[in-house]
Amino acid sequence: MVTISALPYDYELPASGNVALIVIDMQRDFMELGGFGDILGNNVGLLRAIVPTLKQLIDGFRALDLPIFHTIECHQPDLSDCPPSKIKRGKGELTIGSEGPMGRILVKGEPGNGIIPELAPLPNETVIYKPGKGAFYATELESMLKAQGITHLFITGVTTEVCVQTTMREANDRGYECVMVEDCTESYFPEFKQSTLEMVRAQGGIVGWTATAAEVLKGLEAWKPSEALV
Ligand code: TIU
Repeated sequence: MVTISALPYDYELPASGNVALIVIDMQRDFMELGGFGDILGNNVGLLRAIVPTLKQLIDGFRALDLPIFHTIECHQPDLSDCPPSKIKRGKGELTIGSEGPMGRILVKGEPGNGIIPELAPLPNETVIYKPGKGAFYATELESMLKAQGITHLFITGVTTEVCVQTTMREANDRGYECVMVEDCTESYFPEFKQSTLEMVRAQGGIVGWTATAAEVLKGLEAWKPSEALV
């Protein structure tokens, strides 16, 4: 059995089943000035810190030929998939669908909706377009994971306490064994990131585990050749 050094205790890689990397919403809307994160009043520069480590983790999954799912939070141009409550929230001058410097805010296909170039998905990787904070709500993610026999998830991206945590909770309720990768997730609020990491692994791992990217890669490199399904 191969384990990953994690909190609150070692995480066991599956003897049968498969793993996937989930990269949540590494899109310009949250990372750059003029996007959704910025119009909500956040310091978007804070999120850049994880980009090099997340790139290493993505490259590690690619080298091991393991599946990667990228998500993008977005809405259809007519906003038919966006609840009025979400449009109203924030009370700012600009909102979802408004014209910003990177195109219409949080609208599918606009320049600001693209994943940052450093982490751009490869053609063989899946992109999930999601209207909610969680990646399972109103998407094909669960059926895709089931089709590939995926049981264990490594969850990364932004922001920790919003879309990353929501996705991990959704996944946990569906029976997935989840690790939040500590140095591959970031928040506009450092204290919220810390609290989120603590709350998911409290109570014996009530929502799952946390581990660093280096520990995840070390475990996966030992696991893949000997135990993974092909
Ligand atoms: N505002 C904020 O922190 N996050 C979001 O609105 N979406 C995601 O976390 N992706």
